[in-house]
Amino acid sequence: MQQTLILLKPDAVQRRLVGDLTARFERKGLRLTGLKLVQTPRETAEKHYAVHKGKPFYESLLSFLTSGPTVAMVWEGREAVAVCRNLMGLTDGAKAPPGTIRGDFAISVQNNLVHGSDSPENAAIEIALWFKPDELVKFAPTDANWVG
Ligand code: IDP
Ligand code: MG
Repeated sequence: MQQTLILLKPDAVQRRLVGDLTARFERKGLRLTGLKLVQTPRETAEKHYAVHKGKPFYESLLSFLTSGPTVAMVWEGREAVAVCRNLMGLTDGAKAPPGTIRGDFAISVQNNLVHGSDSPENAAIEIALWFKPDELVKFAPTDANWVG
């Protein structure tokens, strides 16, 4: 079982897409382990996107992520990191295929609605950045025999 961090970025909240986007992860068979609405502090945004520091879009990206509320979620399941990246689609909404979140709802590169961890190692780091341990809830799914 893997865990991954998903963020519904401020454009998703402002565009009232929280329900539609969350449903896509839920109906895939992933299990919700953590969920909260956050007004992201600049320091958290800097840590989250540290890998992009120095790139031309870095400052704009931080402004975007701190511009309004973000929904932070932890989803768990088989191959959760790759499964979520596939559900999200390519970074650039204009290039993301239809059927993916970005392909169906985004046309911008920056305002692409969703973040998903890109490896299990980064997922662990990102989950620790966004959630305290007691904010994650373990439970036995009643449909496990059917979802697999
Ligand atoms: P990812 O979110 O698909 O993993 P990354 O390359 O890690 O994409 O970039 C992080 C975020 O930075 C993207 O989701 C997007 O919001 C923004 N971003 C990436 N590349 C560009 C760009 O060329 N211009 C503006 N924003 C960008
Ligand atoms: Mg990335």
